[in-house]
Amino acid sequence: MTSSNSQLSIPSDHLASLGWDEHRTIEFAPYTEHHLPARVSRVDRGACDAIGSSGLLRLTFSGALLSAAVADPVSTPCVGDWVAARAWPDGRVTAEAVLPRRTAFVRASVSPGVSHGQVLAANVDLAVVVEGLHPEPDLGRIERFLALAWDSGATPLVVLTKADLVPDAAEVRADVALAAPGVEVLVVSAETGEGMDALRVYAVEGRTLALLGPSGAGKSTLTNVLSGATVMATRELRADGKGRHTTAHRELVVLPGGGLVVDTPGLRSVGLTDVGESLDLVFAEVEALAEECRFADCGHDTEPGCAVREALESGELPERRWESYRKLQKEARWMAMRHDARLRAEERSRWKRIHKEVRAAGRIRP
Ligand SMILES: Nc1nc2c(ncn2[C@@H]2O[C@H](COP(=O)(O)OP(=O)(O)OP(=O)(O)O)[C@@H](O)[C@H]2O)c(=O)[nH]1
Ligand SMILES: [Mg+2]
Ligand SMILES: [Zn+2]
Repeated sequence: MTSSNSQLSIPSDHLASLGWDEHRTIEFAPYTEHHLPARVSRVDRGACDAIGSSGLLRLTFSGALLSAAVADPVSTPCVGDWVAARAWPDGRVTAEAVLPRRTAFVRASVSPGVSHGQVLAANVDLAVVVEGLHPEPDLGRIERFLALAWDSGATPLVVLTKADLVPDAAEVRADVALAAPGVEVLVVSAETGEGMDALRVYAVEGRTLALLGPSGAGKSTLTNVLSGATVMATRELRADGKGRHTTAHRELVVLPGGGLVVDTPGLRSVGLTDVGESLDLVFAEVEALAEECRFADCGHDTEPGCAVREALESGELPERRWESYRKLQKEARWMAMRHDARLRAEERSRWKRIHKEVRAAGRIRP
C-alpha cells in the first residue's frame, strides 16, 4: 500500500527533544517503512494530538488499537506515549501501535466495579507531586501520590508552591520532607520566582516531567512559568482558594528551553493500584524500623521488642505517619487481591473458550 509518509522527513534532533533515543529507534524498526513516530500530547475519545518531527498531527486510532483497548483499557494511547502514525492517501492519519511504555503513572479506576487502572501519563521521567503551601499541604495525599510515582518507574519530586503566601515555608518543607524520604522537596513561588531556578534544572532536553496534585495547587501556573508563555489556562484568583477545576484535560507541553511537561487536571486524591513494593520506598524509615523488631513476623502491636512501637512511644515515628502507612498498605493489598481475582477470572473464561472451540472442532487436533 502506498502512503504519503515519504513527504514527512524525520529530523532526529527534533525527535530527541521530544524524548526519542536509540532504544526507541530499535523499537520502531518494524514500523519504519510505512509509519512515523509521534508523541501523544493530548487524548480525546478515539483520537489524539501527537507531535512528530513535522509538527502537530491529529490522529485517529486504528481499528486494531481500538479493539485492543476494549480488551485492555490500559493499552489505549495516553499522553506521553510514543505511537506509530500512518498517513493514508485519503488524508487521514492514524495511530497504529503504541511503543512500549518505560514508565506509567497509573491510578485505580474511579468507576466502581472496574478493576483495571487508569494511565494518567506514560514515559514520564520525573513525577512531580505538586502541593500548595497555602492552604497547608496534605501529607497523606503527598504519600499517596508518591506511592504511585515510585510505582510508575519515574523519579519522584515534591514541589511546594505559593511560598509567597506563608511566613514559615522552611518549617512546612521540613514536615513534608519527613513524609517523603529520599525525595527532594522544593519550595517555589510562581509569584516571586523563588525556587524556580532549582526546578528548571530538572527540565533538561528530552526529559519529561509530569505535574500531579490537587486542583488549585498551581500546576498550570508552573507549566506557564517553565514555558515562559501562557500555554495553559490558570484559575482566576479567588479569595477562598477553592473552586472549580481549571484544567480539564492532560496535556504534554514542549518547553522552549528543553524538556517536556505534562500538565494534568487536579486530583483531590488518587486511589492506589497494586503498588507492591513502592510503599516501602515512601515509608522507608518505617521499613527500617520494622527490620529492627525482635521478631521477623512482628505485627507491631503487642509483641515484645517491637522497634516500631518504641519509636511511636518516643515520638521518633509520628502517629500520623504510622497510621497513613497502615492505611495505604491495606488499600494496596486489597487492590492486589482484586487484581489477582480478575486475572483468575480471565484465565477461567479463556479456558472455557478453548474448551468450547475444541468441542466445536469435534476433536483435538495434533
Ligand atoms: N500567590 C501565589 N499564587 C499562586 C502561585 N501559583 C499558583 N497560584 C495561584 O493559584 C491558583 C491556581 O493555580 P492553577 O495553576 O490554575 O492551579 P492548577 O493546579 O493548575 O489547578 P487545576 O487546573 O484545577 O488542577 C491561581 O489563581 C494561581 O494564580 C504562587 O506561587 N503564588
Ligand atoms: Mg491546571
Ligand atoms: Zn514490630
